[in-house]
Amino acid sequence: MTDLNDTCGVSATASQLRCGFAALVGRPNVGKSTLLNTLLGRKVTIVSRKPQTTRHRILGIHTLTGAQIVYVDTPGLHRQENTAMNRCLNRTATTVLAEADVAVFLVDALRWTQEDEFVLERLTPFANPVILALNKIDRLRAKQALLPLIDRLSGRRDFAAVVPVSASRGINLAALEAEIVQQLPNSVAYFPQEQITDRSERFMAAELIRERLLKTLGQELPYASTVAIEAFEQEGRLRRIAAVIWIERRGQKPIVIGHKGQRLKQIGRQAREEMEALFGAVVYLQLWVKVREGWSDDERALGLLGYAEP
Ligand SMILES: Nc1nc2c(ncn2[C@@H]2O[C@H](COP(=O)(O)OP(=O)(O)OP(=O)(O)O)[C@@H](O)[C@H]2O)c(=O)[nH]1
Ligand SMILES: [Mg+2]
Repeated sequence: MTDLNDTCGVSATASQLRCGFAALVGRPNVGKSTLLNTLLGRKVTIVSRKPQTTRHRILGIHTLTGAQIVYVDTPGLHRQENTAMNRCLNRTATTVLAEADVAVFLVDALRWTQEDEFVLERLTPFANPVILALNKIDRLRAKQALLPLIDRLSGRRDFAAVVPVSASRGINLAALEAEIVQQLPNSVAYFPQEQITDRSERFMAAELIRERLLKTLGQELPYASTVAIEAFEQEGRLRRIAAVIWIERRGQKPIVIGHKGQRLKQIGRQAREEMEALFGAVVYLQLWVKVREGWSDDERALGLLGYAEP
């Protein structure tokens, strides 16, 4: 029996500890990333009202007494696969299942769609337990309103548990975690106790800019836009960051830049403030907008722009 105090700071022995990967899966916009941030009490993944906000596999590590849950946030599974990026997002989400000990299938308690059907089908070959989490119950008038959906879905798969939650309000999340822990194998901890995510500040810097773009431009934001970090220098509490917002058409530039550059300035300022709060650092951020035609349907360009998944 190994004492984990030596390596990970988790005070339990291997035989007592439950540890494993919990994949958060569901269609876009059901609240997977919101759930992860609330569970961890820290922002490790970006959130927005627009579908397909998450584009990468992001780990969020929650070390509890006697357990370590390694959550995996995934891009929302969607039926439309018309560009290389769409296919890449679905592939990323599906690949995560291959290494998951348990899947949390997140749905919007108020809205079951064809895309949820699609996710349920994708879960068919997944042999490990699936927990059904009905999210956004804060918007329900009465709890009984959940019963028809629970009834219908219970007939579709033998879920290990069905847990109504509100990710944004933090309702019933302890119950959800207790169900997840029950499904994890006995194992030594995979990560040191203090580690919260596998993603670097550099990655988060790009994501925070993308989140600002989503929030500032809303429906106006070209779907095929992304952010790449060109330079990331760290000197003590100082970060010098240079980033490029990539879009696909010259005509989209004015949307992002705005009148006399005001929009881009606002996006840069707000993203910088968020980085400073998250990194506990002083940040100098330089931001450009560049055009690369057809990047979202070009496998090679996707790789260069950070979409080559592990
Ligand atoms: N009312 C309510 N809104 C929620 C809840 N959880 C998430 N939301 C909102 O739902 C929207 C989508 O949340 P995300 O966490 O980005 O959803 P996602 O499933 O990660 O979406 P993708 O990354 O696009 O797959 C945001 O506007 C959230 O604020 C909840 O419990 N209640
Ligand atoms: Mg997300």
